[in-house]
Amino acid sequence: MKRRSFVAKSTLASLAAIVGVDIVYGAFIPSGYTPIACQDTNPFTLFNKDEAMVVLNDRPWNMEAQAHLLNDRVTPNKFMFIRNNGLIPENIDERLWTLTINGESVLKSKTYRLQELKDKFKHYTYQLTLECGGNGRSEFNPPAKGNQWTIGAVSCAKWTGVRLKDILTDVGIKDDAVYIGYHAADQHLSKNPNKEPISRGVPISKAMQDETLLAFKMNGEPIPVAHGFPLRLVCGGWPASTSGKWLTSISVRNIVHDGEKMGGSSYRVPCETVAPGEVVSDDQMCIIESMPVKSLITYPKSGALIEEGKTLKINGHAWAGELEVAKMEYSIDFGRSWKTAKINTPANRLAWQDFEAHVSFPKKGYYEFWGRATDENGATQPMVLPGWNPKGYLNNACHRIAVKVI
Ligand SMILES: Nc1nc2c(c(=O)[nH]1)N[C@H]1C(S)=C(S)[C@@H](COP(=O)(O)O)O[C@H]1N2
Ligand SMILES: [Mo]
Repeated sequence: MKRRSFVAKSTLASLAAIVGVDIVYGAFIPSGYTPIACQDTNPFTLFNKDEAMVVLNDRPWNMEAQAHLLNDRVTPNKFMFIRNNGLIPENIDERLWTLTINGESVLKSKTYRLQELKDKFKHYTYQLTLECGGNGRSEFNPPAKGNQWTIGAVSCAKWTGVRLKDILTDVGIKDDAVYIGYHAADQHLSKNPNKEPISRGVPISKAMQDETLLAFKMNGEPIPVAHGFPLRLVCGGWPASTSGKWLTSISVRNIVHDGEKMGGSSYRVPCETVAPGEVVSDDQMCIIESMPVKSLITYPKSGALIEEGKTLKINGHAWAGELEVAKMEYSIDFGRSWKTAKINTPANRLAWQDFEAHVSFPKKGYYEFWGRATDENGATQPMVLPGWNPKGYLNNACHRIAVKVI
């Protein structure tokens, strides 16, 4: 007689994690059977997201915040956007997780167990701004294909992990190293095991920065599955596509990494400005590196009502890729005149900066509050859509909210 097969212990642990309590008779769950509580397809409960988050796609899962949801200094998971290119890995067993460092430019490839990474190297925590290169895409005309992000594909959580540079130093890299590329455990939408959904990276100089982490915690907890549990590369200030989730290996390359979504028009923009709709050949496209200066008004929500004579306190964040934001200004007269808002220093390099303004309005009526940040090099957010590009990246136009004084 054939023995009936039951779910493996590791699977049981991950099922219990989803349900949130112990599955008392879990040992008797037939293999292949998914308990009802785990058949959840509601993305809000599935990913612990706030109901006000906006789902842009369910295969793969893509979800964005709204401006007023991003008011916290440190973004909690419930308001953090999700950008997936493929299928989230299932049945992750943290105890079996390994990271391999290989590629042309390592002296000898090396594999670490996750626990070994945690034990052997010093831990660091940084608050890091992650913005999808396509944030703001929905405004481009002619329209660009892809997720129609409005303004909510940005977050600034606290990440804890080990420094990539410490691991690369431990492995030993050759002088000809120019780039690193990540490989991960998510599946291509076609489920073809030979295809990767995405495999991007950064120049070696960015890889060696203090803040470039191999993270295993987000906001002090294990990273939520949708955001890369149990190990994630985090490269703050650069397009978030460089921050590989579910990290399994890093290749140290002697060429610019040529992984999936490094070429063509993926995460690349015309090296020189082009007219909207113009066809641009691949060799005229350049890889996006540091993200441009940008800001977001997170309080109040657009459409706010305020009583005549009262002062309105406005809050938001500003960030500028690798740079610091030097100045935050606002206008309530459609850009005719600008006043300076108070802007705080970042919690650390590559974290967004909080700003506030106390605004009084001359009389009853409709107003708009426009925010405009300037980086330390003097680059300022454009009032309207910046340079058109085929995939609709890098829209850093001023954010605006409507305010009615009653
Ligand atoms: N393995 C893997 N890493 C990934 C992706 C992915 O699809 N697979 N998406 C990238 C993109 S395009 C973005 S914008 C960020 C999104 O990170 P988040 O979902 O944690 O907000 O993850 C990046 N890292
Ligand atoms: Mo992205």
